[in-house]
Amino acid sequence: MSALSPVELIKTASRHLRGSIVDSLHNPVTGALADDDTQLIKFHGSYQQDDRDQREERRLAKLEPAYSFMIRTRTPGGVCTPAQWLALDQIAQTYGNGSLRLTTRQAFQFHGVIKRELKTTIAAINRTLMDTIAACGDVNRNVMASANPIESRAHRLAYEWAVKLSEHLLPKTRAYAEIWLDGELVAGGEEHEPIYGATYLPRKFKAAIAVPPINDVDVYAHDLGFIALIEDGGLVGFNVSVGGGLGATHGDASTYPRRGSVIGSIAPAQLLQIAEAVVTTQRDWGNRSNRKQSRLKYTIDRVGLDVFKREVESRSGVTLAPARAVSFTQSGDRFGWIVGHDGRWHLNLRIEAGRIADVGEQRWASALRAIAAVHKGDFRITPNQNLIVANVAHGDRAQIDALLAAHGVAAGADATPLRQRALACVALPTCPLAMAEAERYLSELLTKIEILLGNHALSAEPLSLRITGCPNGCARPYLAEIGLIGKAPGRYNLHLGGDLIGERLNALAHENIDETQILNVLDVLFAQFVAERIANEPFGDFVRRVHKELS
Ligand code: SRM
Ligand code: SF4
Repeated sequence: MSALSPVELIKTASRHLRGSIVDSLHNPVTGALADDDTQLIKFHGSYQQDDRDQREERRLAKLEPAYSFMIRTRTPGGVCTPAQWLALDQIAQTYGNGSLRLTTRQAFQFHGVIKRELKTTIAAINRTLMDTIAACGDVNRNVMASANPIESRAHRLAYEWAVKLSEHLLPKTRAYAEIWLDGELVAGGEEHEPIYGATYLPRKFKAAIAVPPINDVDVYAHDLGFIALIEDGGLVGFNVSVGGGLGATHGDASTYPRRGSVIGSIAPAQLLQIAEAVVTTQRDWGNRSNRKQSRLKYTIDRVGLDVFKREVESRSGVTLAPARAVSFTQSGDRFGWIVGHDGRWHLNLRIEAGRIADVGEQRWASALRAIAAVHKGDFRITPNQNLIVANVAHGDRAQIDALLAAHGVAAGADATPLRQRALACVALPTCPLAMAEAERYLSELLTKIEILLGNHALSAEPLSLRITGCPNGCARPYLAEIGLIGKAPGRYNLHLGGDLIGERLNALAHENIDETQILNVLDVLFAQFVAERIANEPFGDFVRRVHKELS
């Protein structure tokens, strides 16, 4: 047997995720944690980072990096109340860099919290009745659920299951309460983790619940995906997908994005049993030596899907029924006001790259603060980094519209379809793994591509573009029609041929190219698309048909 990876040794010695985090927090000499604690803090919902824009200057000045912490919430289905919004906004102003970041997994992120204020900040988040436990780390992460407001009955059910699943798979350690909330100390830190055991999972684990026909959660990108089976508006079961995952490493063919495999269907009441069996099988069978091979997708490809399925059936005591036919029609959000089955209204707002901040005339942070102060429904973060002001009475709509206009922002229904669907990961300056810009470059890049589209009379064409600063895939670029994956400053791998419904992975078309080359490639393809497309063929399908090498 190969030796355990260093992270496994840290988990083993951590006494259920305690490590020496408390000592690290009290060490006044540095803004960083002890090395081992930087791994453990992830399970508590935080990452140690440093400002990469300042890195070189500080190195030359012989200063330690400008350390700070990113904190991520656990918000199943992305739902929060106006009171929570106001409190989180206040926390971002007081302890973070002033902005809130909506993530591709329906969570909030705070950036720029210094070590001295980490405990106060996490405690303040908990006072809003939200927490950060298991938002990161080798455990089940924030559970996603379709945010589609049209199917509001089905959304409600998906959301309720997301909450139950999130709670069921939550670590039971008291370390979180002890460290951040002054909870009672557990003698020796010895506790029972019935699902995870003392060393938790071999790697991160992600789950989502989709409600057809909208695949907004990109259900096949998850280790575990549940696809709701709806009949006459009621939930009759779920198709189960396993082994999705997108992360890869440049130049390492043993790592790859993988689309989830559907292994059958279950009744609603069997969801937790199946989820627990998938998690414990991965716990026991996952690779704990090489973290590049430890996600569930590699476990499944190593043992075979049938063997994996049989093990899940045996552990859960559930025999999976054959998968049912489901059909997805879109993966993005619809912007503007939409009415639900119960006559309540939902306003889907496009938030570019999920960043809630006041920038020049566009004052999103102030607009949403003002809306939260009067809103009587709830907010929902969508899986596409956007926000829904949900459950609004017909008569309250005008006030919300007026508040948006007063702060120089709009729902985004008028933006080009390209811009409406575009996603970018955080990347620089906070992400330590970024090789190129993503969030900070998105708007400029879209403007240039919009000019090209205009030249080819394609401005109204629904197109999906997703950009990340590295191949880890945080904005799920491998599922886009146009995926840009950072390789080096200003240079990207261009992937083409995904679809608009999150069912097909794209393929590498051009490696390590700069902006001029990217625009040239797209310009040629757009011209060819106009000349050769069949009927209403989507761009990704066209590229795939004409460029067989991408199939
Ligand atoms: Fe991610 C690591 C940001 C969704 C795959 N991701 C990171 C870190 C924490 C960098 C690090 O390890 O130090 C990034 C923090 C940047 C920052 O400064 O905030 C980061 N990931 C994000 C977010 C914020 C992107 C965004 O712009 O919204 C998303 C937070 C989601 C959340 O709320 O939990 C985010 N990350 C994803 C997704 C998409 C998804 O889950 O739907 C993926 C691809 C799906 C998957 O997991 O396969 C993803 N992130 C990764 C990976 C590659 C994992 C792998 O299997 O190889 C890493 C690196 C790692 O784990 O080693 C990573
Ligand atoms: Fe960082 Fe890479 Fe994820 Fe972007 S894709 S946030 S650069 S880890």
